[in-house]
Order: sequence, then C-alpha cells, then structure tokens
Amino acid sequence: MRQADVIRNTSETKIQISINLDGTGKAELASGVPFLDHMLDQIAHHGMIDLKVVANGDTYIDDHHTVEDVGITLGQAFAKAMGDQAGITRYGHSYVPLDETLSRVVIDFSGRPGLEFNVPFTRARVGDFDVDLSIEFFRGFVNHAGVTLHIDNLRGINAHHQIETVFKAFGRALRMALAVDPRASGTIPSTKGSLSFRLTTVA
Ligand SMILES: [Mn+2]
Repeated sequence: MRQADVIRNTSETKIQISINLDGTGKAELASGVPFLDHMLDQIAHHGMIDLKVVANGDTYIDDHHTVEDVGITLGQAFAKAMGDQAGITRYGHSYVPLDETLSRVVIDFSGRPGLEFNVPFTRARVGDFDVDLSIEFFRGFVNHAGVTLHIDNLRGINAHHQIETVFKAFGRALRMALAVDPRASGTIPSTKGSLSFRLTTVA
C-alpha cells in the first residue's frame, strides 16, 4: 500500500500527516487554518487520497508558517508513500472550471523539484486567508515531493474560485499521475530507469 505517516516539528509549527494514495478521498483536517482545510479537502476528494492533517502552528503571528509547512510535510509524505514510483502513470493534468473561472494544473513525478505558478489573483484576501500563501504551499510541496508542477489560472474574476479551481485541478492531476498503469507492469516510467526523488536526495 502506498501509505505514509510523517511528523515534522519546528519552533514555528508542529505537523502530523497521514496519507494513503490509494484511498477514497476520506479527509480529517485540523490545520488551524480553516480555509487551508477547505483546500486540503479538495486535494483529498479529487485526488481520491485519504488524508489526515493535524497542525499546531504560530497562527497568532499569521498563517504563513502553517500553510508553508503543511505543504512541506505533505510533500515529504508523498515522497515517502511513492517509494520507487514503479508502475505509476507519472504525468497528470486537469482543467477545472468553477462558473467564470478556469484553471489548469500539470504535474510530472519527475524527481526534480520545479514550480511554475501563474495565478493573477483578483483580490489579496479570501475572507481571512492571504491568497499569496497558496504559492508558499505549492513551493513547499514541490521541493519536498520532488515533482514538476505547472499551475495556471487561465481566467477568473472571483478569487475564491481562482484558488479553489487550482486545488481541485491539483487533486485531479495527482489522481491521474498516481494511477497505476496495468500495462507498465510495475516498471519505472522513465527511459533513465529511475524517478525516485528520495534516491537522489537521501544518502
Ligand atoms: Mn469553496
């Protein structure tokens, strides 16, 4: 089973994440940032990933450390759960609309961290949530999962719709990329023979 538990503690945040990449979208979310919980729920539901997140962060300062560190810890959980990535589809993409808004996410479990984030937010905040924090979340994820991720909001007027379509499309793209391809019969989907981020970073 592609599962992992990760605990990450710093002086700024204490985070515990459990994932099952072959789940059904069950989510148990208590990040301390309600809007982040709402977004993590999109990843779980649309990615068909069981996800448990408990975070205690210094949100009395602001939400920055918690949002970034949940992204980092989620990336670490992915890297651990993926193992050598044998048999996976590797590439995934999705377009998700929500009324006037349309976003596209493309992911490659390449073993190389890379983020292109093009979301022209129409407002600085959604409720209490600073929209700038969404790039911090994805940067943390990408750097620790070892994936190439292209995120583009193609159009949109409502900032809540902009963020939500990005997270939904991210979940859908994950689901496609993580799917085990039966024709690959357990081989590594690279002519290089290795995709593992962990092999290249862990001595
Ligand atoms: Mn919403």
